[in-house]
Amino acid sequence: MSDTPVPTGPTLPDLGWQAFFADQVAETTRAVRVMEVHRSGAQAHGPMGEVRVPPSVNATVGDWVVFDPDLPSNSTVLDRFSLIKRRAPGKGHEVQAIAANVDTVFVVTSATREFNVARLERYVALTLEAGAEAVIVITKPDLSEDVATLEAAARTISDQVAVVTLDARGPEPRDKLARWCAAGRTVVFLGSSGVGKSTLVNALSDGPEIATQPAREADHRGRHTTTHRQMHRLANGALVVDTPGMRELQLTDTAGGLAVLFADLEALAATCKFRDCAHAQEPGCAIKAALADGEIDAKRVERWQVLVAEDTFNTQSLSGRRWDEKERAEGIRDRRARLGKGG
Ligand SMILES: Nc1nc2c(ncn2[C@@H]2O[C@H](COP(=O)(O)OP(=O)(O)OP(=O)(O)O)[C@@H](O)[C@H]2O)c(=O)[nH]1
Ligand SMILES: [Mg+2]
Ligand SMILES: [Zn+2]
Repeated sequence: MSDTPVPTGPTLPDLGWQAFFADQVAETTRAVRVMEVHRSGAQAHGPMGEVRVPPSVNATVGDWVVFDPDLPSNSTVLDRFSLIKRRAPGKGHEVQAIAANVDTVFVVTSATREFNVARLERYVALTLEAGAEAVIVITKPDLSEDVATLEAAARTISDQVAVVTLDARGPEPRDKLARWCAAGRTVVFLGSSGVGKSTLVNALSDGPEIATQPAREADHRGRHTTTHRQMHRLANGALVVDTPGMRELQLTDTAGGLAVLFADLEALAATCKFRDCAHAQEPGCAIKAALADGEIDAKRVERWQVLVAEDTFNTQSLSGRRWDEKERAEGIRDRRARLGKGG
């Protein structure tokens, strides 16, 4: 009998290891990937088996951690090639990391009353900021009389973002999402509760079923069935993160993502006469001129301004600038009211 320890866990490639991470560590035997996050800490897997990473390490789902078995709080998180984050919900101004080292974000929406372009733009901006690829997935086409109109609206969001419509329950997800779910790739499903994120993960995997629940009949709202973020390994070697439905998605530190998503408007705004033009009453405003000529869409301009204002506020407040909550609430609510619900 040899006394070489038998590796108990998955190999690093099984978990999506890449050269980017190999370059950061001399020795890989203690590398683990965070598969699940709870309040009490994170559950991580690696060649050494399954370990618990304490909250103080600040690891999120998808992170690679060099685990210290003697002093777990001494474990270190490797640099991330992408990070999906938002402003934490509630009164505080903290940033919440949602998932790290993600290649593709599937922004999931349903062909029901839940569908909302302003909300999709938020998810897309956050994804572009993170340095990941965004794909919009429209589920429940069977519940809509006019999916084509919703698809067309989704396509106007960005020419960098693919739009896929599918029934999440059947075999369609495997074929239609295959090009983003190759071996070693990490993908995450984001979106409101009840849109079918867990149903999609089940459709892609052979493993045990994740709980799903019908949305409420009356308003198609979900019941917040998934309660924590968890990464699943697919038989083909892809890694898929299921997340709980988000009630509120507030942007923070997303100027870069917004600049990409609204590149046309930002370029136009750069030609306004005044550098700090608010595109309201100022003379020589290129945005107002383009609106008057019908070259750009007024609703989209409004949505862009809402997101830029919100991002600026959240980013400044996180970096120490004290704003009057009332001032902020009024400004943002005002704009939202003009846009209609859901933004
Ligand atoms: N008709 C129809 N129902 C669907 C489709 N996709 C998902 N569903 C149903 O929608 C309900 C909600 O699906 P879930 O997968 O639990 O939704 P979720 O996004 O994971 O929701 P949370 O975990 O609460 O965030 C389930 O009853 C699914 O069967 C679809 O394409 N068509
Ligand atoms: Mg779910
Ligand atoms: Zn202007």
